[in-house]
Amino acid sequence: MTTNRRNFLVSGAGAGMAVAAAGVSRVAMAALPEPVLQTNPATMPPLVPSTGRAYNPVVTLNGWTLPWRMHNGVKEFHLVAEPVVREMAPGFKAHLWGYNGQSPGPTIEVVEGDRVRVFVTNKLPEHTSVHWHGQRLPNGMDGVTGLTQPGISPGKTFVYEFVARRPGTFMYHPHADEMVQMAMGMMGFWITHPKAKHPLIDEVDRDFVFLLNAYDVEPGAYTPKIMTMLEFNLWSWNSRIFPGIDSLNVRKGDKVRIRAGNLTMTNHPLHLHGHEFVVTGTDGGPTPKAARWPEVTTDVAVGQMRQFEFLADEEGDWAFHCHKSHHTMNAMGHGVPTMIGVEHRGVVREIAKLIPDYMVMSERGMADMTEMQMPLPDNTAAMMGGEGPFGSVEMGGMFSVLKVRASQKAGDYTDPGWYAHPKGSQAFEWTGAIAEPARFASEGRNSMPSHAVPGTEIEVQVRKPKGHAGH
Ligand SMILES: [Cu+2]
Repeated sequence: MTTNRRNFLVSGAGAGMAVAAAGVSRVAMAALPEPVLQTNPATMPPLVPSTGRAYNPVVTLNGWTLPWRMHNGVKEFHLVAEPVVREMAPGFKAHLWGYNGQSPGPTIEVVEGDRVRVFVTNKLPEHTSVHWHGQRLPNGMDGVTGLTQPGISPGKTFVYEFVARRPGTFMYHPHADEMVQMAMGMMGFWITHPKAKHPLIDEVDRDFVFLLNAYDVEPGAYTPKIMTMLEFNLWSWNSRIFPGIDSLNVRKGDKVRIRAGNLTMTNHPLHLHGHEFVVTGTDGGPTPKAARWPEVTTDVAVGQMRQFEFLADEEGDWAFHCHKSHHTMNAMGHGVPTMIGVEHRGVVREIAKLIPDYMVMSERGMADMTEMQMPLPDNTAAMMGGEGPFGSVEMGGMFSVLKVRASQKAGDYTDPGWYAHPKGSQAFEWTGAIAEPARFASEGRNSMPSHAVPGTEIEVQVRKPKGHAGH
């Protein structure tokens, strides 16, 4: 863990904190907690609470949980809104805005009934605020600039304080110049664990969280275009794109919870292979048991959180992705014409004499995109790729892999590598004789006229609707 603990007082490490506290003056302890920064974009291990009530902590995909300090019975956190450099995938960095060194900001974890104080320091060039999406709180703590508070000017620090009244999954984001600040990556997750056994909140072995976000960064550029409303070219989970998104590594037989919040401008149907899950909660709270049904895809609409659970009882490397196929792609213009079926290899050879880098894409579909030696600008990610054990996975964007292994240890989140399929359990190439397909005698009559067979032409009578001038 490479959390940069500039002051270990804030780490909440029980014994260390007590020793340090003895030698620190009352004035120093009354000061606001030193901010903790994160420099590593990898998935950090869960932060097991060392003070306050115990709970089973979450794991933030390609993210981390913010340490706190206990101060007179109050859980104190320090968020710093600031420009950050986020590695969105290996070889591709974006200049975003975020919190404490990363975009999204760190996950905040508390327990139902906790009194929470969050210091927010603004190091952005313009004012900001923090809205605590979904929380029950005093109106003046809701963080809406102009409505419930003045904006936090650059260089200033504001204090938010409220009791985490209901357990659940929440988000935080600015409510100030919102379009710009969210397009730049300012957002984070907030988990309030139940204080006791809750009839609608089950204990789980693994609890993953991530935010759905989207950016528009031109290939070779570093800063998102903030005016984009629909045509984003980077569809990310926690500001990471496949193959930069870590896999979700679990043990066979684990009960797994995934919580995903959507702060993009469109919906994302999240689809899991090989298992069925139930949606157990939304930002509004736990779902009544009678309102749960099995799914393999759940749509997460704009501004929503969906929390779903399943038993990971099938070993393997299971794809887990947004089912909008354009959202499992990385940066590339959408102005690429469909070339399937167009034979132009000869033409390319001629043009290549004049323009050496010239290439025509996708005359046999687009799978060959992953093999092409297309020169990419310095700072971007391939449109689709990600090496699997059998070649390119041909994916990008909102895609990851659920890795279920009997050999994974409890609480171990390390990547077990690729799945070794048991003999006889994998699709394989047929090398025997292939018989002509049997056809129905009536085939082709209604849909595809078969000109290959003489005497089978069909007469079609078209009856035009009365008064309709067209066809
Ligand atoms: Cu999507």
